[in-house]
Amino acid sequence: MEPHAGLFRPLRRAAARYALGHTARSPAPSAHRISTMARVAFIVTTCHEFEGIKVLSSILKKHGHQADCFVHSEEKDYYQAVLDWKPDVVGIYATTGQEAWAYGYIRRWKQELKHLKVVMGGPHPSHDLEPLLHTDVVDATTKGEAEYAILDLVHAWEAGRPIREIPNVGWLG
Ligand code: B12
Repeated sequence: MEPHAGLFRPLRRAAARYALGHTARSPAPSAHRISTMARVAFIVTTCHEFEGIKVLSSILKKHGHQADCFVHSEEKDYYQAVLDWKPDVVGIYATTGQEAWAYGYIRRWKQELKHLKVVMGGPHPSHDLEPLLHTDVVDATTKGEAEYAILDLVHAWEAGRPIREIPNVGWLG
């Protein structure tokens, strides 16, 4: 199988137009998830300022979704912290060399959360589609700016639509 780059094309930076509304971690849904609203968990290794994740998070929230960021170095039980939040989508930020650290966690989360989708973005998948070869882990990657790509991805996954026409998205088909 060959990884496909989708329709990569440059997107205008929308970052400056969105403010990050920081809120306390939203509680996990108690019963059934709301199908029109996704819960997106961004996962990162260390506690840096990730401007990209802040931008994506604010855009998702502006469109009615929930987003939070889980920092590996800040959680006593990382596996459980993310699992308890019951994400629909996990977003991995990866620089080169950092892409695989969460694969073990994701395999376990996917066993528990059968609907879970995973997208990797940031510098590494922007130039290397190798993460898509881990088909049990990564469902899609983004190339470059991802403001519109992540929204389109979340909406497509929520609606059960194919993702292959989404600009700046890599997928394996
Ligand atoms: C600020 C910065 C830092 C800061 C903040 C960390 C960070 N990762 O943001 C600090 C100083 C901590 C840092 C550290 C490092 N950095 Co640095 N950093 C930058 C810098 C200058 C700007 C990043 C930024 O804020 N951009 C603005 C935001 C809005 O854009 P963005 O981050 O690209 O996010 C967009 C997309 O990438 C995407 N996206 C981002 N996250 C996600 C997540 C998901 C799930 C999805 C779908 C999409 C997505 O959507 C966002 C909006 O469009 C870039 C160079 C650059 N010009 O991009 C280097 C850069 C990212 N760093 C780089 C490197 C190598 C590192 C270090 C590994 C250095 C080291 N040896 O320690 C560490 C890694 C730390 C880490 N865990 O990421 C490289 C990465 C190269 C590569 N191939 O991976 C870059 C590209 C510089 C370079 N040209 O070499 N860095």
